[in-house]
Amino acid sequence: MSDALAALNEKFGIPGALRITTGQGGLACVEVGTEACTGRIYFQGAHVTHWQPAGGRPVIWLSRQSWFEAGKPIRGGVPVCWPWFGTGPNGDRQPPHGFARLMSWELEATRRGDGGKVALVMVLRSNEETRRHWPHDFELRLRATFGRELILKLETTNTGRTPFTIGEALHTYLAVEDIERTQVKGLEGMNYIDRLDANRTKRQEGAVTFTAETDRIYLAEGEAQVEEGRRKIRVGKQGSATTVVWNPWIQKAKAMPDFGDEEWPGMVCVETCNVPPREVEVGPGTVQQMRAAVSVEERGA
Ligand code: TA6
Repeated sequence: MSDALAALNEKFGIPGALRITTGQGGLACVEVGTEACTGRIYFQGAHVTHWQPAGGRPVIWLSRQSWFEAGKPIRGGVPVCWPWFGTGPNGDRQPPHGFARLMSWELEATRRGDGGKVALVMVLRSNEETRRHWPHDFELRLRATFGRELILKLETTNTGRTPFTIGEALHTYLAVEDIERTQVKGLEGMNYIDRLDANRTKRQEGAVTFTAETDRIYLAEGEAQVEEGRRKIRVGKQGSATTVVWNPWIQKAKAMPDFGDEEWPGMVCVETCNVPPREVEVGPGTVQQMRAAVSVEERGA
């Protein structure tokens, strides 16, 4: 183990629950393993790539073809999209989904909770590199709690003297057996922007089902549920005014080099976010928080 990893484990390691190690591609990550769950989060992008409650199946999906290279986005897990979503409200922002997921964050704190919970905080502070992308001073924290639930809080602090506006997403990739047998509930009656139909606004009739590429921004503030067979994955949220639902389907999956051609049936994104038209203004010296809570029920278990 390198001296740097040894020092991080000395400071933040929790014997029998949390260790800092090197993961895929040699990238540094934090591994969690307790009686409640296993989990993994990379320093790059504070990117959760794994969460599996004890006795259950993995809940977070990760592409077998994902890149694990510094500065390249990991495909799957929970990308932190910040300080813009996609290419921004005017389609002119690069890199797509912002720079936070491409940068190396710092581990700030770790703590063992009750019932096998482990909490940790990663932070990204504005610096010369971030200012080349975006001329504002900030601290961005991801507060993650791994347990029988996965709780992620994305916390933006404006440390500058002027307000700024952010688009943000916990772009959660969830594992399913077969997208064609999967429904997303909780969005019935909500208006959504269909990103595949000239951004027309439509109304959701009944549960969301999948028969083709699906890429929708729901103007929704409540919980969504992913139901397939006996399993129900709840994605609860606070401080989020939009929910994105996405599956790339066949052609888009083939077009992505970091996404296996045959992987599209096995995932669905249900993203906890504040994206256009509901970006968020953060005043100087203030904190804005968005929270996602992922939990699983196996009916008849
Ligand atoms: O959240 C859905 C989406 O915006 C899709 O349009 C697709 O671009 C997806 O995100 C993946 O984006 P990425 O930059 O990670 O390839």
